[in-house]
Amino acid sequence: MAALIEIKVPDVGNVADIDVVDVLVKPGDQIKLEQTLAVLETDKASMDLPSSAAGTVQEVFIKPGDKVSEGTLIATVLASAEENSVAKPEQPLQEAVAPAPAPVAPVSEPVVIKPEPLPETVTGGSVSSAAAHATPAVRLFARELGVDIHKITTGGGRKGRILKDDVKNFVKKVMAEGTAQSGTGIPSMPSVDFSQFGDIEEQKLSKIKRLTGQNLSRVWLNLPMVTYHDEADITEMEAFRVALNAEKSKDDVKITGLVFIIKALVSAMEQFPQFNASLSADGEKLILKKYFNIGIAVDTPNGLVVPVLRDVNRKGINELTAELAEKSNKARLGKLMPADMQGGCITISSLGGIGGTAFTPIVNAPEVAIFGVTRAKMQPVWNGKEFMPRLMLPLDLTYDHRVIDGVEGARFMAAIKQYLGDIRRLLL
Ligand code: CAO
Repeated sequence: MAALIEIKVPDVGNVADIDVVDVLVKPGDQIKLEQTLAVLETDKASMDLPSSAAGTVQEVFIKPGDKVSEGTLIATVLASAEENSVAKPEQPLQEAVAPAPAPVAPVSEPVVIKPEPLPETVTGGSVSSAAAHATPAVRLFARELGVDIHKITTGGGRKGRILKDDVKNFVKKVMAEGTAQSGTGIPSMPSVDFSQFGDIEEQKLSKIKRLTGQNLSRVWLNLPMVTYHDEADITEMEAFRVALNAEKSKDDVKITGLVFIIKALVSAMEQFPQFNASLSADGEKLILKKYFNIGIAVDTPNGLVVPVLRDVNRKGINELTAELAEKSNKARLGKLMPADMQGGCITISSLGGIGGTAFTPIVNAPEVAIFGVTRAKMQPVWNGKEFMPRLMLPLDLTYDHRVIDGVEGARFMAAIKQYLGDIRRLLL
């Protein structure tokens, strides 16, 4: 004898309006006891609804997208006594009572998320719209985040259904890839296993190096930079510097050419205010500064740092010499405070103590220019009548071309050359 058994949603722990994600049976299907009839989903979990009877499905009362609660009728199953031990054949059809259904997983049970497949943009593969299998709630959630749900190829739910967590994981993955790339969409560098070519050793970069690297990359990508090279005749300046140092006692800090360069630079900035400026973040305004602070790139065991000498226009050679020595020592000992490195207007990068003929320093944005110096050397210079031995100092000026025109750059450099060529002009 057969009995018609009603299959209802069992106790799901005080959760109502549960989404029906999938219905896996249709009228006429032969089903076994415990076979999954439908898949339900709450915000927190996905669960299979098992059949509490074996037999032939007569009618199905739900469809994907419906909402169900405890007691909602799912389907009727015509169950024979032979195939269904739990059904009572002696019961009349209309009085058939569904046995206690097998419990479904509690909604609080954590859902195991399968590893996220690579999105289409990464795999290069195309994903059919049929692959996007998700509830309206999840689709809405994806839309709110601007996620094309079709790019999530497989979900963590049953039969690859896409859950909210899959959408969140997809967003996290895309964000992580975004940070691996630059904001301009420039692809990141490939990772190479160098050990295949020979022995290697890995050294962690210092924090300063890592931060400097990030900042330099940002500047490199954001600023159209031009570097202009020239040389200044510092023969007389050098003679004066040597004379001043000769007057100093053994323990005094010696004056280096850099202090004169700092003074010359500031005098040129007074003459060309657009060099003592920063572009506003929206690129609409030039912010002109009325103070004259110079950053000095200092080489330290941990990397490059830039202490700032303040109000250089109000300080003399001796005061600046002492301050430069103090700040560069502090820098080398790693004792600079953040305030020591803030508020610079233009940075000087001097490699003169080491060598070089020219280089292209990168602007320390939001400053608009950086001044590079390499090693001075004696050169034969034609004075109109004869070649004279002159001490020539190579200079490099990199500027942000959005703010500084080429001609302005050349004039600025010419002014600095003039100050260095005749330091009496610094008094004017
Ligand atoms: N030409 C010839 N000689 C120079 C010179 C130049 N342009 N600049 C410095 N010298 C000489 C100095 O007179 C000094 O000579 P003595 O030993 O005979 O006195 C010697 O080189 C060493 O000078 P210094 O480097 O100690 O002092 P400085 O004032 O010129 O520079 C500082 C100070 C802190 C800028 C420097 O030590 C430093 O760290 N430079 C590296 C900056 C850097 O890393 N730049 C790269 C940044 S990436 O863009």
